[in-house]
Amino acid sequence: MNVISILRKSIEEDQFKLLYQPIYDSVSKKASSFEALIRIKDSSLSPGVFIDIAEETGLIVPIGRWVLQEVFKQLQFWQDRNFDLIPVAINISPRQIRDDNLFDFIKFLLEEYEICPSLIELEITENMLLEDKDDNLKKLNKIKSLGICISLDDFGTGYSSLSYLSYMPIDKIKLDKSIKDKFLDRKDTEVIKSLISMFHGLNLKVVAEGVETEEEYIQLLSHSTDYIQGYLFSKPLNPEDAALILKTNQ
Ligand code: G
Ligand code: G
Ligand code: MN
Ligand code: NA
Repeated sequence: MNVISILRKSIEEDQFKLLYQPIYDSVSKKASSFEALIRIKDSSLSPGVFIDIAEETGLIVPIGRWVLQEVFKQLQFWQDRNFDLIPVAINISPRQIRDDNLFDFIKFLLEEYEICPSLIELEITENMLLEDKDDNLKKLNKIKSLGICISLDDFGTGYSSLSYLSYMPIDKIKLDKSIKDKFLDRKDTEVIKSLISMFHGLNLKVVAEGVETEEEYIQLLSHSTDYIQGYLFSKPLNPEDAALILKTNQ
């Protein structure tokens, strides 16, 4: 079967699931949020492959709606059991932002599942500026006005100028792991250090992604990185293991 057929089948037969990777406060080392990451049940087909195809074919719209609803269901499940909740970040692709119904759907989910907007974060990429920029920014601002935080994902992989940093309604920057791999060796740490200090000057929190070693963590901490995500602290977890993080997080 080709990827498109697998995606169609997975939508029809409800074969997606979400993993939750904790993102840690770099100083207290407490989990401060999760990132929801999609998988296909019993399949090795990775989102790195199928998300792009879903985006190209428009299948990302129904898949993205499933992801959003699943996160709200999960938060409600934990909320009903009185767990100490932390926000869940959801990846949103440009095609989903262009979808006219996204705002209404998120508003509906907030009310239906009785979830506080501060428990939802959206991760977007600068690719959303490539087409319909002004319209997309309007839609993003409207969603943000609900009280939802926005992170800019994959920083360092794109090509645009940095001018967007002054007008995009973002609260957080996620440094792609390629940035860390390029600059976090002995001589070149000045680049990361200056980047982080620039982001702080713009009132943005900084997350370092793909942190795999203690040395990387120590350097990122010394450059005042606010949050750490990566295999060093935790891989993406199934909901039951994510719940254990909530229980031991106090
Ligand atoms: O989950 P990794 O675990 O393999 O994710 C690979 C890529 O797929 C990343 O770029 C990630 O942002 C993207 N991705 C993972 N889950 C989702 C999702 O639910 N929606 C969208 N749009 N992208 C996702
Ligand atoms: O594009 P985005 O930043 O949303 O994708 C996050 C991706 O990074 C997911 O595929 C996730 O599984 C992966 N990931 C999370 N932690 C690590 C890590 O420490 N090392 C590597 N190589 N990948 C990671
Ligand atoms: Mn992401
Ligand atoms: Na990223």
